[in-house]
Amino acid sequence: MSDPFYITTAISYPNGRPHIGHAYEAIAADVIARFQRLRGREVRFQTGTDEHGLKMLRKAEEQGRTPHELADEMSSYFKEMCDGLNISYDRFIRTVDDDHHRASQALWQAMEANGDLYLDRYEGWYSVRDEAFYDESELVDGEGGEKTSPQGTPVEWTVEESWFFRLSKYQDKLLALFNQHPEFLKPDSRRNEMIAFVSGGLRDLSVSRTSFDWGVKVPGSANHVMYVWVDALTNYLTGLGYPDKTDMMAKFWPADIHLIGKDIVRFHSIYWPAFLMSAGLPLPKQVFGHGFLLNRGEKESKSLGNVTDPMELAGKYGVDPLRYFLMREVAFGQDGSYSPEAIVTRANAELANSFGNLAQRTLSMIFKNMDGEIKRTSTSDEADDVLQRTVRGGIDELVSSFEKLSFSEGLDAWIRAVFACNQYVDDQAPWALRKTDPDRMDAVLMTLFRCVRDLAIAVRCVVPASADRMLDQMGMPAEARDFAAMDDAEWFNNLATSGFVLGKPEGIFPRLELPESEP
Ligand code: ME8
Repeated sequence: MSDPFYITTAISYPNGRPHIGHAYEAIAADVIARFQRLRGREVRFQTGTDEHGLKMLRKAEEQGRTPHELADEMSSYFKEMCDGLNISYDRFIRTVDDDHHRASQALWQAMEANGDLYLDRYEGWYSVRDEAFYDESELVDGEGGEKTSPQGTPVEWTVEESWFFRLSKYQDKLLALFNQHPEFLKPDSRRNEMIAFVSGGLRDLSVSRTSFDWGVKVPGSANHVMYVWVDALTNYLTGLGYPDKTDMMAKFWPADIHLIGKDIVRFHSIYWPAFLMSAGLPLPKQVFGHGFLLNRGEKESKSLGNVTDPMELAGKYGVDPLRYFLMREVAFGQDGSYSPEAIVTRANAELANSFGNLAQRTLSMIFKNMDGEIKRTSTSDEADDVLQRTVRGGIDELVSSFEKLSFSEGLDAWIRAVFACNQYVDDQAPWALRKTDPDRMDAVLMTLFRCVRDLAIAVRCVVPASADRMLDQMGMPAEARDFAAMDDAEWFNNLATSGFVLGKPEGIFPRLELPESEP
């Protein structure tokens, strides 16, 4: 296999349990990873947890335990969430991993060798919640009249000896990057914000702390630990074996996409490329800042009591319906809202009543009326060709939309192809042909069989377990489930002559109901 593709998610702070935003990002990244595999690319996919920094330390102190203990427990819930949501990661990285400390120190030394680090004193504002330094000019007035970060998080005055990174040196290079490579930061609205920020002038960045020791040790400065974002960003290299010149580094660096949320675009599109330029490493091809997911239009928070456990949602409504909903409902890049009603409505309308029903009708008729036999039929009817062209057209649109990460648009094209198939079933009424024209009935059902297979392959990256159960029933070999297999003109004849007989089909997408307790 060739044409490597490397995708990463942000690594989450395991200072609490995963929330729906974490699930959303993991699912979107997984859809991209699976989509690229369906396209025949060799994919590496990394996710994990970001375990250093003051935020973790303070949370652990609150609970009377060590940050390592807190990280061990909480990180396991993030991994469980990924496994439960069928996230096909290749590495789940933890920043306490030994190889990560080594990679972070190597990156540090490369920046130091380039003359970009110097020792000084930091005096300024710090937000522990954001793990970010802010200029006085960026602060806003909070509800109680106190100064807060632009995100509304508390800030504290911090004075300590610190290593600094010469970020100011990279201002022009970063502007050139944004201007010459508009694809580097998407969506465009985020790029405009960053151009404005950089144009306003960049100050050198404090990159180490001396007031606590929960972090990666600064090489040669025993009382300093790295600023958590320096080590966190390095995780993308650690997973490829950096600093060693590994095959993985050669194959997968630079990354194709760092998928992150809109609140951490600054770290990924300003700090990270500057660190990489300093260390002489190529820059990622794209940083994509997705929107936030809101609970019935509101931000989830402990005080509002509306924090949702994503695994509870997956347990109630099913992993694949949840994955489908999130990719279908929200225009990727923008904020979106979810509620149990919206999940149930969307999954029932499109998965149960449309695609599930199409597959169930098609396969049951083949099972009952053709004894499950897959037959080579000759078709002379224009309607069959029209349908197959419509389905291929819909799938092509899904592919071009997914390449741009326009998932909702791609699934819209896909569901329109499903609707066209259901319309064809109604128009052709194969059940009525059984007595009058059985050859025609066979041709209609075989046309549908082909379309259902193609639609199932196309949506496999979104609803992998369900699509695979459907393709299992249809006798599709595991290796014949990607876009290349879809283009293989011989697949149908091979299946028809393989002796495969369709068994009694089982419904794939049950109709969902809202639990009694939901409003
Ligand atoms: O930021 N909707 O970790 P994190 C969608 N450790 N996405 C959301 C969201 C929401 N409601 N809330 C958060 C961190 N996210 C750092 C990252 S990467 C080197 C270090 C997204 O646990 C958020 O934007 O606060 C981020 O991409 C990811 O979840 C992890 O957030």
